[in-house]
Amino acid sequence: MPRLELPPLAPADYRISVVLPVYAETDTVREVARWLIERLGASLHQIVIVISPKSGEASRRVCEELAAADPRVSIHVQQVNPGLGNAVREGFRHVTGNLVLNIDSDGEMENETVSRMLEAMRARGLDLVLASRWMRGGGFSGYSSLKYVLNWCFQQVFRVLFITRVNDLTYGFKLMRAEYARRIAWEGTLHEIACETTLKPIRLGARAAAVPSRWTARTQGQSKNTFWRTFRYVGMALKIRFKNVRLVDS
Ligand SMILES: Nc1nc2c(ncn2[C@@H]2O[C@H](COP(=O)(O)OP(=O)(O)OP(=O)(O)O)[C@@H](O)[C@H]2O)c(=O)[nH]1
Ligand SMILES: [Mg+2]
Repeated sequence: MPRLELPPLAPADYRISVVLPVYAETDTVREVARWLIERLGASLHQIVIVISPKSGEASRRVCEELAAADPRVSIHVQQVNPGLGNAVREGFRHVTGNLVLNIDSDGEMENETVSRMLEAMRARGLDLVLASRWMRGGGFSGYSSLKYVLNWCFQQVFRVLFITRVNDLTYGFKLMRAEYARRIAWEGTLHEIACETTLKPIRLGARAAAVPSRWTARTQGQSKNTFWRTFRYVGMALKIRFKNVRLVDS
């Protein structure tokens, strides 16, 4: 298995590229983007909004307002549809910073976690910081009980298979060195990209840690992550564990 060795990155040099997929959200896109702009300050390098061509007028308008108000915000209209995986991969191709933040635009991810991720990265020189709903201080509000149990089982099995202590391997909320986004040959087209972006860097030797985070069910729009998609996570994780992770030239 190849390892991806990364040169050290000094906190003063952090340039954060945010990949923000949007499907049918409006107010929550604005809230997430505003929080990032205000709180990341000069370390915010860019926000790449990847909007689905199926998004409605209201979502598009919010994104356009955000892009007009800050030159660091750009809009990319998703080319390969549908799918969160395709959206994230297209977003990665626009990344020009040295850190990538994956965050959803539906308001389910706790913004404050980003500050904890940065603190952990600064203090420990990590390659990947994951948000964890399974740590003390994190949790789920309004999650389906069936998904909760399946998610717990997934964590138990795959933590052993990947020999890792981090305990939320399926969550799409994370901060990683940009080299991973650019150099890994990504394969997920739908929601399984969420575990792929964690498990592939881990297989490549990423120094990973997690910080607690609370997930709160959205109040607007609809999840596209159906119950059946859960099984795509298992397929993806097994493939990553038992096959070599392919790298591409950046
Ligand atoms: N551009 C784009 N964005 C998408 C697509 N599917 C989902 N998204 C966005 O990706 C984020 C996560 O999607 P959800 O369907 O809520 O998935 P999830 O949060 O993993 O699933 P739940 O845990 O059930 O909420 C949201 O901000 C959506 O707007 C897509 O096909 N294209
Ligand atoms: Mg969601």
